[in-house]
Parts: sequence; structure tokens; C-alpha cells
Amino acid sequence: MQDEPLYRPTSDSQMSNERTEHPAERGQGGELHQTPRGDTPRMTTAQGTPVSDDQNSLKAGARGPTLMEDLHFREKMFHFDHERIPERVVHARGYGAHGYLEVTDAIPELTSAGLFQKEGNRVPAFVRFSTVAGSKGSPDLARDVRGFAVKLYTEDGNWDIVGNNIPVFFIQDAMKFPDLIHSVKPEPDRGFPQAQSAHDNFWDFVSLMPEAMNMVMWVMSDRAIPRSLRFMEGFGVHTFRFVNAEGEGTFVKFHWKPKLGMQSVVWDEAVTLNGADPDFHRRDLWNAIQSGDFPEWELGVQVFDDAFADTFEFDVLDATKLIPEEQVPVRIIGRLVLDRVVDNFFAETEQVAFCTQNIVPGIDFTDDPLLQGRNFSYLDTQTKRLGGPNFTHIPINAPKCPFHHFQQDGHMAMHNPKGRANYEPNSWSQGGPRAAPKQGFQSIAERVQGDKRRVRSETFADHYSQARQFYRSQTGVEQGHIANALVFELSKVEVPGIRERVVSHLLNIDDGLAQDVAEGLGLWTMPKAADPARTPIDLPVSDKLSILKNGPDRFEGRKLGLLVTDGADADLVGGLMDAVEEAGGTVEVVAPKVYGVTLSNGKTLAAQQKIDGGPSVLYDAVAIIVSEDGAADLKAMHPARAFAADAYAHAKFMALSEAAGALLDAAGVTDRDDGMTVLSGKAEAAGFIKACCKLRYWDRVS
Ligand code: HDE
Repeated sequence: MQDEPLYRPTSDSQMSNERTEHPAERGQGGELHQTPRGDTPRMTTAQGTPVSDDQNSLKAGARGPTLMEDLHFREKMFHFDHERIPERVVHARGYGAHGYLEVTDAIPELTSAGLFQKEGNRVPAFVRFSTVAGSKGSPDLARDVRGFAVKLYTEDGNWDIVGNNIPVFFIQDAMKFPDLIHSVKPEPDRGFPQAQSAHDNFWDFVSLMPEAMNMVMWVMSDRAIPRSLRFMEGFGVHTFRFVNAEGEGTFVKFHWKPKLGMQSVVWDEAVTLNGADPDFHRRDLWNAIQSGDFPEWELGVQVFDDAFADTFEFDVLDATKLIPEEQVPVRIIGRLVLDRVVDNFFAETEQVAFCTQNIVPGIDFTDDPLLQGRNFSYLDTQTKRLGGPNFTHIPINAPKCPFHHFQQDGHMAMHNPKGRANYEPNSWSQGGPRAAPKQGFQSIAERVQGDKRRVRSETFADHYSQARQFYRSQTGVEQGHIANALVFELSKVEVPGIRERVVSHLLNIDDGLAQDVAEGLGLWTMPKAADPARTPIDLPVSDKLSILKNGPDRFEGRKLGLLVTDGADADLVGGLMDAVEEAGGTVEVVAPKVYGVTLSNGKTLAAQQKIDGGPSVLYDAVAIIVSEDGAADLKAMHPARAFAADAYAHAKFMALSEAAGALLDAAGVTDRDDGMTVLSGKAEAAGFIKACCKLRYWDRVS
């Protein structure tokens, strides 16, 4: 049977009763797929029955009804109908990749975790980045917190650091999490807006919860619109504990620092990007890994003891507060490298189950009430999302170290041990496993005592001081972005009272900010400042809180958008491409037609984007190298004019050929400033790329 072609060649006559070739039988190059013979596996049903025809359902006559007995059709459709699992209730949209964590500085004095005992130790890692509010199909550039969840497959079991790209959180007690998430998700009566905090419910909730104000500053900042998942920091957020072999504990906060530095887009770009490429972040991560440009982060820790915790201005158990790096420096102890994309998005990225309670000996929790609540929620939600308690049998969730326990049965159980012993203790000769008191996980012996009460600790009462510190630590450009973001979001809020309540909180953060926002909204009368539970204090500026003060000063990992036309100067194009490559960046060619252009030397240059599919928002810097005729053609095209006008408005560095001036003029860009370089040779190309290392020419817009 295998030797017989299952598909017959195309019939000459479309009217024939013979089955005709289906387009799916043709490869991308138009060649006809081979019928299953030789090494090509034959198609079967899930039961293994060979399939004879995957194009046509079984009918009573060519034009007759479909028959119930069509086992192949029914099984195929049944399985398709069940393909989806519930999306995550938060962080539904995410993207994952594999890699490893390598220890660069051993810390046995701090923790007994096997991983950290020796420099050079490596463990496999899986990381899933996500947005929080949007559903699975929402766009990547929503203004939102990014999840930064890391699963480390250590020799002592899986350790998950389920963090975010923002070091503080909206709320102090897990009790309020469902309310927070309900408020930011689409409003329940109308089912919109999707993946946005710019609506009444969100601002109503946070303005009634002053503890959210510090985090509100962060999500209104550029941190919430990262340029790439590769260019953002990550934080464990809560205070955790390291426990060493002597059973001594220290407090620890975890940090991920991107090797290529931090970078964000501007809001206007984010809005366009969401339409131009809703997959901007996942595409960027996929492309970087596939091209061998492996994203990397340093793992850092802030370690501190009870003495520091007692003198710190805030409670280290309060997740709405951070510890400035100037107060407790970050010690780098490892590096995280992502070097492999997933083989199957569903099996890995979708089914991965992170949980804050997955920790290993040498690490422990603290009494942070947010963390304590999370320890319940993750396991609970995964049982529903993944359909039962056996999701650790799915390869992405299974430990990579040996594991033995007596948990058994349940839906889809894949590990089904043999033998009689399924309880402990037992008398059977192979009766293990047994608990190992010495190597096993031990909670730190912490004295716990107190009255059983529903209370919020007094030490959690300062809601504004760190919000003020964050705002005042930003550059002028960044402060402007925060004010603009607040004005944008509050302008989408319909109820004036909610807008005013937000401004009343801003007055406790910074007068100037409150004024800017009130002015941006066109508010007639300034409201009274909200009554603070504790009077805010002025804290020192913390430069580490700003993105721009810590700019990368490199073009490595960044992308230049090169707009070209027929007749463009081949030397300029070649020189520029070499300069970008030397700096570790990439070039994407944008042209009027996707097959590319013929340059001045007669050679062709293929394009990756047709002009209307390659707006300048996709790029970190742009070059417009066009001939005079080319510029004349582009002038008539709206996407080409927008390419130039947007690059200018978004403060991008621009390299231009002489002829490009005509396009700029037509785009309404009549200024020529220091952020623009007119190219005439290789030297200028190198100078231009050096300028691009600053990433934006902020002087243009500030
Ligand atoms: Fe989560 N969070 N969260 N969260 N969270 C989930 O677990 C929850 C919080 C974070 O890529 C859910 O498997 C509660 C802080 C990430 O799969 C759920 C509270 C931080 C991810 C859940 C918080 C996070 C989640 C939904 C307040 C940063 C995505 C699906 C007490 C430190 C993980 C799931 C992934 C996902 C609960 C607050 C980060 C419902 C109750 C703070 C990165 O269990």
C-alpha cells in the first residue's frame, strides 16, 4: 500500500469525477508534494489508522450528504474543536524562549542552593515574557507592565522567579488582586477596551487605592512601552530570603539587567506599532535568537539583613516599595542567556506553568502578604488552565532532575510508576522514596506570633514618597512622557470626578507634575490634594530609576530602516550597511516594491519591506538613500512621507542622501538639525552610526 501513490496526479479535466489537486499539495515553490512513499511518513488518524484522503469528506455521491461514519473527518474536527485551553486570567499574551543561567559569582555564604555553590554552574532556563491586561491576541505594545517569568531547572528542582519589568506593584495585599485585575480588564458591561488602562474603571480603582500611586508612576513612564523584551530590566519584586547551610537567613531581592541596556519607544510609536506589527516584541525576540544574537541579562541580588530592614524608611514586606540601588547595591552573580526558540508555541510557551511557590532549598519566602497570596493563586489557576493536577508531567513543566513521589492518577497521568508501594512508610523492598531531612527543603525557623486579625500594618502607610522619588529621578524628557501619558489616559476617562481624584493624588507626588497634567486636561480648577495616610517625605534622587540616565550608548542589537529607490547611490548604501554591521546592528531594507531596487551600479538590492509595510516606527534609526527620480516618486506616496515625518517626530537619527531632502520637504520636515547626517561617503556613515548609539536625538523634541 505504501508504494502506491495515495494521491493521483491532477486530472486534466476539472469536471472529472477524479479528485483534483488541492493547492495544499503544492509546496511554496509551486512544486507538487511527494505522495507518501519512501521516508515520508504516512498520515494516520490519532488511533494510527492510515488516511487515504485528507481533502474530501466521505459523501453519499459526489454532491450528496456527508456520512456520519467518516471516522477521519469526525476525529479531525473533534480534535480541532478542543484545541484551545483557557487563556491565563492575567498575562495571557506572552512569548517564551529557552536558555540557561550561569553562575558568575558563587555565594555559598548566603545560600545553600546547589546552583550557587560554584562559579560556572549552569542550569537550563525557560523564560516567558508577557503583558498583563490584554488577552492572548492583543498587541505587544500596549502600555502595560511586562511579565518576566523565569523557570530554572536546577539539580534540586524547579525554581521559578515570577517577576515583572517593574520593581514595585499596585497593591499590598493579595486580597485586592481580583479587584485590580477586574478594573484594568475590559469593562464587564461593554467588553472593551482591550489591553488598555486608559478607561474609567482602572483609574477609578487606583485613585481609590492610594497605595497604587508608586506603581502608577512606573506604568505611566516609558518602562511600560519597552522597545524590545531584550532591552528591559526584570525584578522579582518581593523580598525573598536566602538561607545558607548553617540555616542563617538574609533578605534578598532579585534583579535582571539587560546586557544591551534599556530602551523604550515613545507612545506615538507604540500606537502605530500596534497596528503595523502587533507582534513586534515576539518577532524581535524570535529574530534575535534565530540570528544568533542571543539576548542576555545579568542576574543581580540586593542582599540585606534585619538591621537594614529595621532602619529602612519603608517595610521590606511591602511590595509597593523598592530599595534604591544607591542604598543597597546590586551584586551580579549570574547571567541568563536565551539561545533557543521554542519548537512548539503551544507545548512550551502556552503550557508552561510558573508558580511563586516553586523554590528550592536555600531560598525561602518572606511574609509579604502579596507573595503569600500568590503562592496559592498560581497552582490553583494552573489546575484549571491545564486541566488537572498533572501539568508537571508536561515536558516544559517537568523537573530535569530526578524526582520521586507518591502522587498518582488523575487526568492525563503520564508518569505511572510500577510496583505495589504508593504510600509511605511501607514495608516493600523497593519501598522508596523517603524524605531526606538534611538535603530536603526546610522553611527558615522564623518565630511567628500574633493576633488573628484582618489588618494592614501601619508600616505600609506611606503611599507617595517613593512615587515622588521615582518622578524626580527622571530626566526632563522622561518626566514629560509621564505627564503626557497621564493626560492621554485621563482624557479617555469619561467621568470628570475620577480625573480630578487622580490629580488630587498627583499633588502629593509633585506639584509641577500635577500642574502639567491639569493643564494638559484643560482642568479649570485645581482640586485639593488627597489626604495622605502619612505625610510624604523627600527622598534623594535615584539615578538608577531612569532609563535615559542609564542609556546603553551602543547600536548593538538595534535596527536601521533603510529606505531606498532605484538609482540610489550604491557606495552610500554599501558604506552604511557595513557601518551598521560593524556596530552589531542590523539593516532592514524598505523599498517601493518588495523585490527591491536597482542601485546606481546596476546591482539589485532586495527589500524586506514594501514601503507601506515598513513604517519608520519599526526601526531605531532610519536612512533615506534615494535618487532624484526616486525621491520624486516617493513624494507622491503617503507611507513614504509618513516614514520621514514620523522618524523626525520620534526624534530618530536620520541619514540622508542629497536627494532625500525633497521627500523631507514634502513630508513637512523643513528643519535640518544635528540629528540628521547627509551622507557623501563612508566616514559620514561611521559618524552617523556613532550618533545612533545615543538612540534618540532628544534635543529635537525637548
Ligand atoms: Fe501574577 N499571576 N499575581 N504577579 N503573574 C499570574 O498565574 C497573581 C503578581 C506574574 O508567563 C497567574 O499562571 C496574584 C506580581 C507573571 O505564565 C495568576 C497576585 C508579579 C505571570 C497570578 C499577582 C506577578 C503571572 C495567571 C497578587 C510580579 C505570568 C496565570 C497577589 C512579581 C506567568 C498564571 C507566565 C501570572 C496571580 C501579582 C507576575 C492568576 C494573586 C506582584 C510574570 O495565578
